[in-house]
Amino acid sequence: MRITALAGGIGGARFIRGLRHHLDQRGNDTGSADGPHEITVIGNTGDDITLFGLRVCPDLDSLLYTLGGGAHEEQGWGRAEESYRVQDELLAYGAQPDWFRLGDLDLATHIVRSQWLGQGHTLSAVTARLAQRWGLPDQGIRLLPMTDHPVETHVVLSGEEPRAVHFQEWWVRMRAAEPAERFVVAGMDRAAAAPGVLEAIRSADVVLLPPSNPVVSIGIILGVPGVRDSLRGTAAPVVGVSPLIGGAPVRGHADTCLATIGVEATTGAVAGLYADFLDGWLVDPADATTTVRGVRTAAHDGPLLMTSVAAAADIAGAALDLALSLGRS
Ligand code: FO1
Repeated sequence: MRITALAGGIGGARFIRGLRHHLDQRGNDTGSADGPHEITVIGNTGDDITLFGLRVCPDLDSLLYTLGGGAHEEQGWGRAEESYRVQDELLAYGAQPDWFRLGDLDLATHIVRSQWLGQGHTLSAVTARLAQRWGLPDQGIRLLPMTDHPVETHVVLSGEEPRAVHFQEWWVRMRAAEPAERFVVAGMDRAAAAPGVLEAIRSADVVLLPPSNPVVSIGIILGVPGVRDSLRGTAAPVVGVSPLIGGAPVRGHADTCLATIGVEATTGAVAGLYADFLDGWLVDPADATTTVRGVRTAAHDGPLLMTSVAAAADIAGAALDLALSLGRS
């Protein structure tokens, strides 16, 4: 089975880890000879930022570290057992920014990525090399950046004199508390889907949308030329998992992002953003009454919270089962 997923950072990463777990479990439980499952993950690169001359790709790195067993689980970003000696020294020099923490182990990723990009390799090629180090191919997981072009989400702040800041400054420094007028993806006008991205959607047996932020993660990937059309045109069923429970985001600031684009923070309204290509929508039991025109909504049999690998595997399994039961409508 070829499964393609669109993913943001930690929510996407935990979902894919759960999916991998579920597939392994399913193979063992049924003893079935399904053959190896291939998972292609299309990662958001709108969060990317250049700091201290280094290219940082937070969502791709969350996927690499989580799937490779090196993530800081409690924090939800960065490496486990991290230290901050390099950044402390940078701060002693008065180097900025001081609001974005870059750990020593994490810095190694950004250094090597920047070196390889500087040598002329594409972000896809660099990501494939990083994925090798984290053992993704051995798990049957292929990680593709949505595009090889440098794109960055910027946030236009509301105010008498509107000004734009990088998404990370708004998200991390301002904690998304500064009222925003809109999101702009710098570089998207010149971007093209990375090699394999559109093909992975078109040729998939199942397409899944993890419970990633619908605006600044999934929404950004959908803006890459050809992605939305490929989702509309694929023969695969497309099933999403709600990132909201009872109107509140599971983590992050999805509600604030939705308000910025004028969409109600309800699971039905989020599904509405995908309604032109979505076949199935998995919601929390608290949202069981949700209906979305043209989309089969199913309530999970437990909370839609990925509190453990087993819980994430259950959720991913339910999304997959919903997709397999639906086929393409
Ligand atoms: N998030 C924070 O809240 N504070 C940080 O200092 C921070 C540093 C950081 C460094 C590398 C990285 O890959 C991610 C980092 N994040 C940090 C997470 C990141 O800003 C966001 O959570 C994602 O971009 C949103 O998906």
